[in-house]
Amino acid sequence: GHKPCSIWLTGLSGSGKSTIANLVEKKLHALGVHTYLLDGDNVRHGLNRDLGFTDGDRVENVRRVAEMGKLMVDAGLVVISAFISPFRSERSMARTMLEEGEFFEVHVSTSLEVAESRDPKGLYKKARRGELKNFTGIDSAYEVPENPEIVVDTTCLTAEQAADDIVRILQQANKI
Ligand code: GGZ
Repeated sequence: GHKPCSIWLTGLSGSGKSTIANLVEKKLHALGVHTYLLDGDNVRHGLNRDLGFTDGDRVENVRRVAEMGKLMVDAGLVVISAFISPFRSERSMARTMLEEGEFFEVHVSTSLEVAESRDPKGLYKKARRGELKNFTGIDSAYEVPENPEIVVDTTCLTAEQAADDIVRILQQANKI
């Protein structure tokens, strides 16, 4: 069996959050764990389609996602959330919604230079040209986590290794 909890991935665009989140989900499924993955793809096109990327909209995006995650943890799931979630205050709010030991903040860490060099969707290039406003790391803030449960540095780990690290820490915490 497993214990419901929240695995919260935070990091820059291009840090690898979505790739790692999908691999963690795959590995947990292989262990028979019932999960749900929340990320921009399934949330910003649906529930949060009214929100953009101003600071205020990001705060509201993360607040709604945290509330939804809490409901899913209440329902017994292992919830994996992958959002830039740039502000400490909202990440901290997501944490305090849950019981002690239920929240695993994962800093998907990479330098801006490395994230920008990956630029899979060309968004950094657009932001540099001024065609995309409020882009995280360029003209919008990212507050680095101060006390995350897990740091995975994707400048030196593959996504597979990062996902294995996360699963190992959940096992050590007796969640799975
Ligand atoms: C940051 C943006 C922006 C701006 C569009 N700033 O790398 P991606 O493309 O696939 O993932 C990013 C995603 C970020 O959405 P989140 O819901 O995770 O953000 S937050 O937690 O801050 O609310 C990026 C794309 O949306 N994107 N415009 N201006 N990322």
